[in-house]
Amino acid sequence: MIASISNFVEEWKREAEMTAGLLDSLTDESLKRRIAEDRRTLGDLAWHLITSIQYMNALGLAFEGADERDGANRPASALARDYRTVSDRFIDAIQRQWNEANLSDRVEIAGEAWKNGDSLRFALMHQAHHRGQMTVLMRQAGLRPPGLYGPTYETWIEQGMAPRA
Ligand code: NI
Repeated sequence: MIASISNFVEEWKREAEMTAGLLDSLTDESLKRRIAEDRRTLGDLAWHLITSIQYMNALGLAFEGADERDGANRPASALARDYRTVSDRFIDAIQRQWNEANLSDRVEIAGEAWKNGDSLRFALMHQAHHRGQMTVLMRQAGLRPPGLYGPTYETWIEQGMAPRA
């Protein structure tokens, strides 16, 4: 579990920059991409990453969500901007409103009493989970996703190495 506010803020900022970079790489046309008719689009997943930060309101952190309410149907640039705005509000709220003691408090999440420090860890992993889904859809849309935890296919080539297909 997360035991330090400052460690969490540092980690969240690093991860949020990855998410924001991914959103920066989206095009308006790509937002409709999905793997099947009844599955979420790239735009839906981007919007979910923005709105899911607000789940932290349920832990007692007070901050505003996205300014717009119409979700995934806006330009890619607006999604990237909203993500940065909500992420910054979240980080501001946790720094102002919480101290280490809050991380051991328990809040009921889906019928279980979760420590807030565990919920914060979950929030980090949840973003990575959906980023992974998004990179696949971005490939299918012909986009080049940024490297996140390592080089991309193109980066290997640019560095003069044989890419791992
Ligand atoms: Ni989710």
